[in-house]
Parts: sequence; structure tokens; C-alpha cells
Amino acid sequence: MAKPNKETLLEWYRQIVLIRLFETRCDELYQDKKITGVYLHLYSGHEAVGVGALGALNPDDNVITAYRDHGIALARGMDPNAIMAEMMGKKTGVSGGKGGSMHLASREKYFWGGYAIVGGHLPLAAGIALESHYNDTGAVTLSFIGDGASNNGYFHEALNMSAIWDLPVIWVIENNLVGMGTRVEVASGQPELHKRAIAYGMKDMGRVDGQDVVAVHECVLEAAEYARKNGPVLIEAMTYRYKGHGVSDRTYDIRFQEELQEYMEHKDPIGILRKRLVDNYKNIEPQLEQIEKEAEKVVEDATEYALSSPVPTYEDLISNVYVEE
Ligand SMILES: Cc1ncc(C[n+]2csc(CCOP(=O)(O)OP(=O)(O)O)c2C)c(N)n1
Repeated sequence: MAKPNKETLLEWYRQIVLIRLFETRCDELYQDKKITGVYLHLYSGHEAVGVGALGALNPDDNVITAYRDHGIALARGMDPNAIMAEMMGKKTGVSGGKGGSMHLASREKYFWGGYAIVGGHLPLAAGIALESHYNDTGAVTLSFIGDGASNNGYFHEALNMSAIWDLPVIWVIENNLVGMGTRVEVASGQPELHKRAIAYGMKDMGRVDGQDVVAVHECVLEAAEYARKNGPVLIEAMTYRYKGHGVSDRTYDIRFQEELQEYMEHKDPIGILRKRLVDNYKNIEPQLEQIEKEAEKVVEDATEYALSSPVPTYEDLISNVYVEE
């Protein structure tokens, strides 16, 4: 398997830094009440999973996830301005301001959302893959799954169906060790979640280091090749959440202080990729700093765009709700 070249690594660096800065800004905007709602689920800490996995797909492969979806939308190449506008419920948002942070989606990018019901998107992933299989399009569907979501009924039904029908799905469990506040070993009889694959008779790709974008990319490339030809695979990407379940959980950093510090200092996706770039390419620091500066500007521009965008009108409220005859 060819190793990613310098340009690819720099592109991944750009995406990972952009996601981190975007999420940090969202957190601030929530505290300032510019983004409202009960929840806002940040992807900080998980970036290498989304970027590495989506980098292994074709543009017309399908992607679906749960509510921790901002980083996935950015990694799929959706417009940061329209994503930020959606956060603020503005008319210019990706879902016209009617979805909010948990319902980002893009038909053009084959990104089908953004779902709030834990595990509710998993049967949808199986359905999307059934369409590709039935019409022989050659596309795969990649579905992200929380470790907590792997314990609900949708997971069982969707994975089982994908196996009996040989559907081209890559199931990626993002194991960040907690579902809201419950540790995975307390919630799951078998805490090595990839082993669930055995129960469904599908290919078990094992655990991958979800903090290392290169490792994730390599694993998903292999998974995609397999799934396109043979049917579903299950991957468990080991990752870590840097913030509370949602931004309203402000004591998470204190409750998980030691573990969090360990990840931020030694297993940070930005730190790991930065070190790889610095170790392999001479005098690359100025380029990395330039990327960081540009990402800051993208986030600031997106914030300005969203703040100055109009809110939806009454007509917008009832559009795309009823079939027009
Ligand atoms: C069916 C359902 N049950 C409960 C909830 C409340 N809830 C939202 S997120 C969550 C935890 C899910 O954790 P996990 O799947 O590990 O994803 P993570 O938040 O770690 O990304 C729960 C219980 C919900 N939204 N839907």
C-alpha cells in the first residue's frame, strides 16, 4: 500500500487543524449564546478518525453519522460558512437553518447526516448500502457509530442485515471510551467492540489507533476495497473526546482530568501528525504555521458570515415539509 505523500499529509493537517479550531470557536459561540439549543457535540480529539476515514473514500461513496457531525461535514469538504450558519439556525445554513448542529447534510457530497437518535442512523446506512448493492453502483457506505450506540437494538438489526445481504458497508465504531458519562467497560459485556463482528459473520478489522490519521486511512482503504467486493466490515477506532458529551457538560474536564491530559500531551491527533511531518520533511514548520493561520481565517470568516446571515422566514419554515402538487 503506497504511503501518503507530503501533499496528502499537509492536506490532512489542514483539515484536522480546521476542525479543531472550528469546534473551539463553536464552544465559545455557544457560551456567548450565538449558538443556542440544549446540545452541541464537539468532535475535538476525534479529528484523525474522520479525516483519515473519509480520505480513503471516493467522492460518490456514502457517509452517515450521528450528532457529533461537524468534523465529518468539514472533512467531507462541505462549506465551513454554511456549516457555521446552520449552527446558528440561519437561512444560509446547510439545512436552511432548520436542522442545527445535529442535522448537517449534503446531497452533493453524499453525506446523509447528522442524526440525534442514538443508533437511529444505522438502519439508514444499511438501506443506503442496499441501494448501491441492488443497483450495482460500486459505491460503499461508511457509517460512524458511537461506542454507546453499539449497545442498542438498531446496531444489531443493521449489522445483521448488512451481513446477510453482503451489503457494501464500512462500520466504524468511534470508541471514545464513554457514552455521555458511562465508561465502555461498564456499558458493554464485551468492551472490545470490534469483536461484535464475529457474531454477525462479518470481517473484523480489529482496533485501529484513531489518534493517528495515517493508521486510520490505511485501515479504511483496506476496508473499502474489501467492502466493495465482498460485503460489510467492522472497525473499532480508539479515540478520545476532549470535551463533555455536549458543551453544557462543563465539569467533564475536571472529572477526567488525568486521562484527558495524557491524551492531549501524548496522543493528540494534531501533535502526532505534526511530529510525523517535522520528522520527515526538513524546514516544514513555516508551512504548518501558514496552514494554521489560514484555518483561523476560515473559521473567523465562517463566524462573520453566519452572524450576518438572515434567519429563516415563515415560508422557509414550511418549505420541504409537504409535497407540493
Ligand atoms: C435512542 C436514544 N437514547 C438515548 C439518547 C440520549 N443520548 C444521546 S447521546 C448518548 C450517548 C451516546 O454515546 P456514544 O454512542 O458513545 O457516542 P458519543 O457521544 O461518545 O459520540 C445518549 C445516551 C438518544 N439521543 N437517543
